[in-house]
Amino acid sequence: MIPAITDARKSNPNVIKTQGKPQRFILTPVKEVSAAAKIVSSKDDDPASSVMHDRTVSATSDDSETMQEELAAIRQLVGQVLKHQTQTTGFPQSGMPQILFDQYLKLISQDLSEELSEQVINRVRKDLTVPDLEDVEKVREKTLEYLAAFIPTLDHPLPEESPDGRPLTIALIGPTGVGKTTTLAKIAASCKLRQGKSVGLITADTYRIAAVDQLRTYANIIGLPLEVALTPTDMKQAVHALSGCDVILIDTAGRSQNDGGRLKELARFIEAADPHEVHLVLSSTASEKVLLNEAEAFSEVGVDKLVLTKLDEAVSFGVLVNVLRKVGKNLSFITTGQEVPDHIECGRSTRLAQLVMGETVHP
Ligand SMILES: Nc1nc2c(ncn2[C@@H]2O[C@H](COP(=O)(O)OP(=O)(O)OP(=O)(O)O)[C@@H](O)[C@H]2O)c(=O)[nH]1
Ligand SMILES: [Mg+2]
Repeated sequence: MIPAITDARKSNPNVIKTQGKPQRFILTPVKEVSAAAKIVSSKDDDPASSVMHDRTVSATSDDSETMQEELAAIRQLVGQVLKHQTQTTGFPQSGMPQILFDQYLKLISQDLSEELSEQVINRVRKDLTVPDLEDVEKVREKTLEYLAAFIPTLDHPLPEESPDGRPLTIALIGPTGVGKTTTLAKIAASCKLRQGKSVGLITADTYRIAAVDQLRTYANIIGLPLEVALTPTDMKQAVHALSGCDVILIDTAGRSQNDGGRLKELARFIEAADPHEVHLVLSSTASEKVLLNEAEAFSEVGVDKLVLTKLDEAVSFGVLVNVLRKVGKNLSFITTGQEVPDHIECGRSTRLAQLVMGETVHP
């Protein structure tokens, strides 16, 4: 069965054009459309459905004909899309098993790049035997496995110990409002409450009214010392003041990726703190173009790992895989909601692959 696809070809230059405009399309499983047609006609004489379904109640043979016509148009459009794609990209090759092709459509519908989708599917096709390619579960499992292999992650999001005797020092940087402070509080709570480490916090965000209070509130609840750094010199002193901690977590002010001056200033704070790692925090709600733009701008400051926030609000997960691949940094954490400390997870490749393949963030 062909899964529903909504606007799957957003970024595809091969998208079919109608009167000069890209054609949006929705595929609906043929069986479901036929079933829907049956339900529509059976509701004709059901008054209870009239409140909610006035369009269905008035279903006549005219409506049924219209539906048939629409269905035929959809079929034709799907055929055209697939034919066009095969001609231009050579994918899918002839004789591709339907189950495998369904998986390909699933990846594409999540905005995973065509290049990556094809690589994953080609590997699955090469590695499975012909009978296995007819087994939905086996094809799904292999697709998941190969997709996960393309996602750069680590066994541990943070080093288990400081490499040089100083407190393990981690700084979070990123655009405004992506969830840096909330994520910092989640990591701090996890280090202290789950791993029993002593944690100190520093904030360099003295620009936004109440930014210090926001972190101070978390520091008080979790029971952590907090230092405020107004200048890079303050930052050095703050790091020194917390030198007895196992871990130091540094929050920074959100910066626009278009504001080169502020990014340079941020770089001076980071330089003064000399952290072991800088994690760039990006929001899953942004488009691929914006995410890549942000990653490029913040790379000036120096980035070691990526944190992806707000997966609970993400529109498509394939974009996140594309970005991780293009940026080439490991994913350290993902966050899945506003609750501190619960809505944070280690960035695992399998988890992200499962999300691309249709699993939900909060099952
Ligand atoms: N849905 C959702 N909301 C989140 C998540 N993480 C953070 N938020 C919300 O995003 C908003 C901004 O979070 P902050 O932590 O203040 O973001 P920030 O990056 O520190 O913002 P600035 O310091 O202003 O740049 C808040 O309303 C958070 O509750 C998440 O994983 N999911
Ligand atoms: Mg903040």
